[in-house]
Amino acid sequence: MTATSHPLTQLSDEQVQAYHELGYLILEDAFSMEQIQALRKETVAICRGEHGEFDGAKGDHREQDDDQVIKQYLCIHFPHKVSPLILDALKHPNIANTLTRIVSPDVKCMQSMLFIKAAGKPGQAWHQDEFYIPTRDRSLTGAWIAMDDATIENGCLWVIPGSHKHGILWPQTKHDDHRFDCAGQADGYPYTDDDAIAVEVKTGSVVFFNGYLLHRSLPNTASSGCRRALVNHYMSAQSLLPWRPPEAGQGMGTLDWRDIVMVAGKDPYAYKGIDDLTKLLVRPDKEGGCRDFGKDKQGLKSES
Ligand SMILES: O=C(O)CCC(=O)C(=O)O
Repeated sequence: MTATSHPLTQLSDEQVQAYHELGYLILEDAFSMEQIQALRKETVAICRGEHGEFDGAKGDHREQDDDQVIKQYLCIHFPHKVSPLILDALKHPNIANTLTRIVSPDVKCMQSMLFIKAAGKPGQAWHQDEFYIPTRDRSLTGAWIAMDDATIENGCLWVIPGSHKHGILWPQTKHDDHRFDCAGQADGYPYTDDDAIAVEVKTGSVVFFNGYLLHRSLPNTASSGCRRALVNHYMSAQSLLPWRPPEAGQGMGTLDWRDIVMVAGKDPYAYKGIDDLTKLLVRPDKEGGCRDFGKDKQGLKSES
C-alpha cells in the first residue's frame, strides 16, 4: 500500500472545523479499489490462519470457500500484529495526513479491528470509544475504513453529531438487546435515537470520529454478504496512554501503554521503547458465547 498509489487528500479548514463541531468526518475515496481488494484478500488469509494460528479460530477451514470462512468471524482485533499490509493501511497517507490536521502533528496508533460482520451478525450498542481506551488529553480518534459500501441495511455506523462536545464519559451498562453483541451500552446521556444519523459510505471511504462521540451500529440485515471495515484507533503521541491498571508500587501518573505504532510526527516518549503486548484476538459474538470480554487480559477496547 504505497503513498503513490492513491492521491493525497488535503482537508480544507472548513472540513477541520466541521469535524470539531460534529465529532466525525467522512473522507471519500481515501483508499483505492485496488487497496481495498488487497485488504479483502488479506482478511481471508488472516481468517484461514495463513499468518499464523490464533486463539478463537473457528476450526479447520480447508474445505470451506472464502465466504464461508470469513462469515464465521464478527471481528478480529489487532490484525496489524500479523499483517504487514494492515500495518501499512493503518499508516495510509490519507489517514496520517487527516489525523495531523484533526488530532495533532504527532500521532500514534494503539489498536486495529477488522470487522467482517456477515449478514445476520449483530451490531454494537451506543458507546464512546474513550470509555475503553483512555487518553489523558481526550485525543482518541477512530478511523473506520469501509471495505464494502456501508448501508443502513448491512449495518453502517450511526452517530449522534456533537455528542462528543460534553467531554463526559457516560456510564456503560450491560444490555440484553439481541440486535447488539456482547459489549455494554452507554446510558444516561441526553439524547434519543432520533438524534442519530446513519453514516452510509461507499467502499474506500474513511469515517474519522472522536473518542467521546456516541456511536453504534445495527445488525447486518441484508440477505447475504458482509459489511467489512478496518477500524483503527489513534491519539496524540504527546499524551500518555493509561490503558492498563498499575502494577504493585506503580503510580497512576506513570502508566503508559507502549504497544503503539507511530503514524505521524515525533514520539516524545521514544526513549521508553516499544512493547509487543497484544496479539490477534477473535471477538465473541452472541453465537460464540459472550464472556466478560472487558475483563479479558487483552480486553482493551474489546467491548466497543
Ligand atoms: O463497525 C461497527 O460495526 C462498529 C464499530 C465501532 O463501534 C467502533 O469501532 O467503535
